Amino acid sequence: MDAERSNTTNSSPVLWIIAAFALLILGGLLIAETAPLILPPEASAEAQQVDNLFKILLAIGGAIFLLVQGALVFSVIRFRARPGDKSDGVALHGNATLEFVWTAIPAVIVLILSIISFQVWVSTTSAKDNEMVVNVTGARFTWSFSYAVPDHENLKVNSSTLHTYVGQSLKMVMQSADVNHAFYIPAMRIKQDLLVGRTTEIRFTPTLAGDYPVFCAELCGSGHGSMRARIVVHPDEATYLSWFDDEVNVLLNPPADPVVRGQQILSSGQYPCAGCHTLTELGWTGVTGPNQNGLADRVVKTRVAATGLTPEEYLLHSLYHPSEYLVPGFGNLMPQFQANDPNAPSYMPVEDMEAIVAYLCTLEASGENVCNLDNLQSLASQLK
Ligand code: HEC
Ligand SMILES: [Cu+2]
Repeated sequence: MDAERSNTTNSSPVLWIIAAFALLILGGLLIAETAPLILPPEASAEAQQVDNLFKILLAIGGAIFLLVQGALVFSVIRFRARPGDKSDGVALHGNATLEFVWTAIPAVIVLILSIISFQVWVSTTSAKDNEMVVNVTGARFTWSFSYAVPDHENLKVNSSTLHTYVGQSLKMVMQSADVNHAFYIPAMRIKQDLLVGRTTEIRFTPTLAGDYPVFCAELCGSGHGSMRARIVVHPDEATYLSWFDDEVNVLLNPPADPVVRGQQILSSGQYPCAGCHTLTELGWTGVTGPNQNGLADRVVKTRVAATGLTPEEYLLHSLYHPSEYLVPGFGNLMPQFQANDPNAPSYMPVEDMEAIVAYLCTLEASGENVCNLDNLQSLASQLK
């Protein structure tokens, strides 16, 4: 400060350098504070940590950006060739001090950043108290979330929307049914790959009630862009439980009519059909597989003749052995659902298959059932 004060009357380079550095630091901070305004809301505890780290990176990067660009602009003006000056520029060779300084400073910055990053990583990925475990299945081209039901070991609440509430820490246990995907919630600042044949995890604690988009961040095929879901963060446990208990109720009191049950299973989003098929009645809009509107009609009119199977056999095969007969014009992309392996990501118990087929059999103009449900039942019981 003394040097500064004593030099205020003439333009000492020290004063200029101090002023320039103050401007750089201010500029870096300004960039760090304004750029995150375009980010999605910070809806989790992790989001705050990640954004703080991001702001540090932005402040350093912003100051360096201003330094480099500022030096460039300054040099262009200050050292420009004056009119009539046709001489060469001064020949400059290396400056060991300068090179040492511009190697040492970034090295220190990188070291500090790696320490802070490691701390953020450890804190966001470590186990939290009272975690709620949600199983996630990624399949071309939908997400499915599955919750254990307390006191009912064999029941699972399945949903195509992720539900939770403010302050509840979550542990997502993720599996892919087909190819690699990536689970990405921008508002929570979390992203984690789903790898074929492996289970991966990610944790977060929502802090802001709301409804945010979930994306797939790994190109996984033609419907990748529509591989989206939503996360609903309820404001408190009671609102969350009112959703959860309704779902459990439906599971505990399944409708007797298999057609109704099948429709319920399909609209729960437990299976990834919506990502590949269009079915107006259930709001499906996928285009990777054949349109399912009027499916039952088509099965009776053309598939039965093409395969020699009864309608219920054909539909059963299209779930458990989809590659046996490919609908003309479509590739072998449908997942092969597994009847007997509860650990397979594409597990579809025989009871579910029976209900789904019973429902698919009604997809024709009058809503009549084109299948023989007794025959379907006996086919199903042979598989159990
Ligand atoms: C990854 C994309 C994909 C998913 C997920 C998927 N399918 Fe398919 N599906 C296809 C494709 C492609 C075909 C056409 C090729 C074939 O016949 O296997 C098809 C064919 C079918 C057929 C035969 C249609 C016809 O016109 O004969 C039925 C029925 C069917 N799917 C039902 C389902 C159901 C029910 C689900 C969910 C439980 C489902 N699919 C999930 C891609 C998919
Ligand atoms: Cu995907």
